[in-house]
Amino acid sequence: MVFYRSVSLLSKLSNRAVQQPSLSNSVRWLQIQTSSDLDLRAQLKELIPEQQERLKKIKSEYGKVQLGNITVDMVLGGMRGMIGLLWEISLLDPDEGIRFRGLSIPECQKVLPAAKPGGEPLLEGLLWLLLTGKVPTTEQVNALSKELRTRAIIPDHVYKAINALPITAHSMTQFTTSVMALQVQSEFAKAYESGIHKSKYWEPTFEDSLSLIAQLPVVAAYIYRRIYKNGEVVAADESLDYGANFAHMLGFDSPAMQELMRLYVTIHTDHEGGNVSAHTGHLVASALSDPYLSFAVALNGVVGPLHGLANQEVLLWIKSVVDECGENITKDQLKDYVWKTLNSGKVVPGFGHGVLRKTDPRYMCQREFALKHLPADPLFQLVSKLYEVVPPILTELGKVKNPWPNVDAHSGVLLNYYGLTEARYYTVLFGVSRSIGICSQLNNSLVLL
Ligand code: AMX
Repeated sequence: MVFYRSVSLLSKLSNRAVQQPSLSNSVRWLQIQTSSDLDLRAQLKELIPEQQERLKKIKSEYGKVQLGNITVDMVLGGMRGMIGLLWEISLLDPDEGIRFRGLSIPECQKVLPAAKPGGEPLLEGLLWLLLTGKVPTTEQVNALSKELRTRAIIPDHVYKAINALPITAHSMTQFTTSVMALQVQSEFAKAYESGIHKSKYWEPTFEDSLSLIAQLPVVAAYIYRRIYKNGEVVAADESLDYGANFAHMLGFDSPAMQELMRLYVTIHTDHEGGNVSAHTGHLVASALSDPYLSFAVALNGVVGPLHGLANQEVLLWIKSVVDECGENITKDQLKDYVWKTLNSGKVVPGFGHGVLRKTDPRYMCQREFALKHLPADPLFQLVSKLYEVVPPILTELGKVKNPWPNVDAHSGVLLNYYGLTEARYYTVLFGVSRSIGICSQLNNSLVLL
């Protein structure tokens, strides 16, 4: 696996954050808004020339500065620990976890607009933040929500492409196929063919990115309903935000499931650039493959069991624990089960990480959600027991660098609690969310050209 580090270059060079607002700066941004600010494209049109100048300056002033030494271990480890690419929209600290444009998950929960006071952030707000580096207002988020809804149109041939696959095909195979079918309408591919100047690449990239992000929940929900609900499709609800509407199209309308989906899609968006899916999408886009092509390849990385498929693997593993030992399993029985898994040559899914060295904050915020909404759920209690039992065992192995749980250790039991019980579908949710980070960075990277 590739696990190199990406970096906000200026922060590395000048040892201070760039485009990474402090909480007080974020709050200041909330106060500056004019009517034209509601248009995300217009905002980017202003920001991108500044970015282009900034990166030119970095290149000319710091181009020859060394960023580290490369060791044999780094090479054998799949570029592990190397600073290997520019990824400015998020930064993954081994101890503190992910920051989106400088904001931790709890900070995002505080400053990004929510559907109701104190609620989970709206995905649209994080998308705005990733693309512009600014915390949006509620009005900006509402405008983006509306724009995404108008773009969520799926051509018929996409459904035909999905339907051509056997219903037994893995949900991720169906999902990737749908992205390839959507590619037919790529604005970037058309613009490139008609000879667009490279300084304008960002414009069709932005168009494709927003359309792709808007279309994904519709095809993802279609695939879920096709496989598990006799193909009975649920139409979009134009009054809902991105996360809630996704839950609705899947067939879940409880306010709690809508909140969970908002949280889920927000925390899975991005995890810096060295992980398999982000790196793959970025790499393919560097050949000027359009956002659809780049994202389809990234999805094939998401579906690896050591990456996004781990959320499926965790719930299946937890259910196998329950099948064998019952829900009220003791800690000693659980220890035996974990050893049995390890001794059969398998990993304990949901634990460990290529970069993180502490419990994943994405795990912690899901734990807090569970403590608030489903504290007595037997599977949540089992997840809590695992949090106590697994890390000492992995530590005892002597080779695991991070024995703590990652995001995937928790997501399945939450979804399962609200009725989304089909674990083999979970990675599609991960994939939908990952489009936000990968597409945002594509827009950020194209200013380099
Ligand atoms: N169970 C058993 N063994 C584990 C382990 C786990 N959860 N995590 C790491 N190890 C083992 C590795 O397999 C490796 O063994 P080896 O030397 O015999 O090959 C050794 O410990 C050292 O690995 P590492 O440097 O600590 O981890 P890594 O960077 O090589 O791999 C990861 C990271 C995530 C692939 C690994 O921890 C793992 O397989 N975890 C379980 C799967 C999982 O939860 N994946 C999801 C990650 C988050 C995400 O991308 N969604």
